[in-house]
Amino acid sequence: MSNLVRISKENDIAVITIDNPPVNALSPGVPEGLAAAIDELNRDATIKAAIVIGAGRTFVAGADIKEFGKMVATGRRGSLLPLLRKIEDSAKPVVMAIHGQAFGGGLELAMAGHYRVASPTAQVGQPEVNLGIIPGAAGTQRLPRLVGVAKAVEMCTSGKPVSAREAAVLGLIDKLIDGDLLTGALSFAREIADKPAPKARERSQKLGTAEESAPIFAAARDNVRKKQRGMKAPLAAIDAIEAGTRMSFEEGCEAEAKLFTECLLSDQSKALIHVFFGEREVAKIPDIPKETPMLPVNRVAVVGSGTMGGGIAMVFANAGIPVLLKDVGQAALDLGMGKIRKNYASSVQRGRFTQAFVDERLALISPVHNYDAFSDVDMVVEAVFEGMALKKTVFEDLDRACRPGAILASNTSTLNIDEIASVTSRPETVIGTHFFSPANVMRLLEIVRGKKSSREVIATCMQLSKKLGKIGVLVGNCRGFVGNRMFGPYRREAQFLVEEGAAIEAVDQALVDFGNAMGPLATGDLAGLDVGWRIRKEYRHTEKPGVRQPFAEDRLCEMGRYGQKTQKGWYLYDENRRSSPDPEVTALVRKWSAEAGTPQRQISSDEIVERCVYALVNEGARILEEGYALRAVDIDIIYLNGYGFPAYRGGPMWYADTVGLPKVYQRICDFERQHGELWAPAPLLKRLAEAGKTFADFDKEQVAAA
Ligand code: T1G
Repeated sequence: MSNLVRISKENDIAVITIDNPPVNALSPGVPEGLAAAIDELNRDATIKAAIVIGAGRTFVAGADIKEFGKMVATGRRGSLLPLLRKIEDSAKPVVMAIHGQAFGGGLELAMAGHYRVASPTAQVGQPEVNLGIIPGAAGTQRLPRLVGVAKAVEMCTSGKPVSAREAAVLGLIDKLIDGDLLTGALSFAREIADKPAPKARERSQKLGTAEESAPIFAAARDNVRKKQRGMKAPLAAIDAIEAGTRMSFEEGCEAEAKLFTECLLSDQSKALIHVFFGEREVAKIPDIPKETPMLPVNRVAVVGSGTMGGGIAMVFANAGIPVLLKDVGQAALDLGMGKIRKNYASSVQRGRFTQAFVDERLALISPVHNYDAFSDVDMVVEAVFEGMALKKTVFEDLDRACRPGAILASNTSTLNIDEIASVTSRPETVIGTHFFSPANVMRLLEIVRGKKSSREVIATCMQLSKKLGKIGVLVGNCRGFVGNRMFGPYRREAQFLVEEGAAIEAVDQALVDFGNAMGPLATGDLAGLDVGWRIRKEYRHTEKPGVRQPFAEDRLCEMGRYGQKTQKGWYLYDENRRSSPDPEVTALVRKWSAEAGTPQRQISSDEIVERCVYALVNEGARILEEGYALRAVDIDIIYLNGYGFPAYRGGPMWYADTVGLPKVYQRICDFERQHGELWAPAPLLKRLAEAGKTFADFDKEQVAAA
């Protein structure tokens, strides 16, 4: 018996425990241990039934994702099917006892059992599409037999888990166990020990007919094409389930296996597995050990009740943390609280929150217009207007009002954290916490490390980000930090392309077809073109004479065209913020380009994508070699969660690796020849390309050097 699976006896019931921390993944040794345990179950005449249960915090989180690389490299794909068949064909009933998560191969294992019991807090699901694959152990065949075709399609295409309670209603879970799971499972096993052992694979009533399920598949394909645009795995999952409704169980499993292997070998899957581990890797800071003491964050304050301040207050309230929301006067506070209430109301309308939940959260937000109560808070997030002078005034006030050791954070998106910290007597407690708009929706939190930010403050903010439902990524204190610093060249190229003759819609469409949620010009209109304009004006003095700068957006702003907020920007917007092309802008840009002597030409969508995405990559490489980002994967996670970069491309740095750095470097050298020094290749990129290495290699070297 492998040491990852053990078998014990509770009188006439065998208890088979999977013990492979941290999440009981089906790593090598686990399936073998389970198979041996089932053999022993059927050999031992004193045993009437068995329970399979997970040790630690969960049942089984699925196949071992770390093994996929080896599968791809060797082409050898071990199959769980024989084990699942052995369990299902066991002469003695097998009860699966689920707590925590039964995900992917974990749910497939559970469905091979004859009965499933669960703690009410458990979750079950087929999240494989989030890894660019589909269930590969008969999940697309057994699940529709247990929950029906429509629900199986929904679970396998969305990848979202369902609660044990819902699974019980669906018939996927036979009994919910309140109290101790093993105790409840043992009495359940005794109840069913002499009953027939139902096999999921033989239950075909819920499959319905091909005519009945055809509209389900058609609607699901439409839905995937709309909501998971560009992703291949969800469509493959539908194909596998559909195959299962038209073939025998065994043939359905073969169809599934073929589709699974195609997905596993795809670039999308490699990219999404990179993202899976990347989202966990970003939490690891080489010079901040796991045991770094955490500071308490039980009560917070937010300064500024504008769009960002209000959203940030909601984030803390949603996590159950009481928050003071400060603004200068009652009118501003009423406006801010009004927006918050409106936001929550639309979340209730959309069924995201219950009214009770919202009432509780609103009660946690206390509007104030002075610093009187700030001496009791553990952390403050400043979210006032983006001006250095004002921020310094606020931090001087906070330095006076807050207790020693309270964390003083700024939500600045571009300004120098060290300069802000310099006006306080406690720079070690000052840090950047850059939320993304809308703060209560966007998952990304850029945590900006100042020269003097203490390890405790950094570690506390990194951990807090998880509690707030965010992905915290630690970045250095350079202008625009990581995300916005890279976004500058990306949007610069988009403007240049329009000035050189590309149509505004064509530039945006090329990046949308590439997989971005929105094009660079439309994104500018959404964020407000004046935001960048104000920053460019503030930094005009740093621009190198003779170096080409985009002019179109500055000219639009001089005309008061700030985007959605003025219903005019690159596009026109109606009262519902729906956009339409504006021929006046196209004519204006042509006129300005003629005046500037910018040659006009036809530009392909391939070039549009290369210019914009490689501008991201080149600046990303600079950021890495300057040490403002710890790893290339950190940059990828920032772009996926803050800038709508398509997850199935893995992020800009991973995408560059997929294209091949020698090719990316070559194209950037072409652009440098054509467009000048703004395209000077980053030395790191040159070095890696010439060495035949990747950004992933760079990350490995970083980890090894740490
Ligand atoms: N394989 C390998 N490692 C895993 C893993 C897995 N399935 N799941 C988690 N880990 C590692 C993770 O990298 C981290 O490591 C540690 O465990 C804790 O995870 C045949 C083919 C279960 C909800 O997609 O969603 O089955 O960083 O930080 O926040 O059809 O982990 O500490 O070194 O995420 O409490 C399908 C993936 C696989 C589920 C727990 N299963 N996991 O979240 O902890 S494909 C999944 C999760 C499959 C079959 C197919 C979450 C979790 P480290 P964590 P958490």
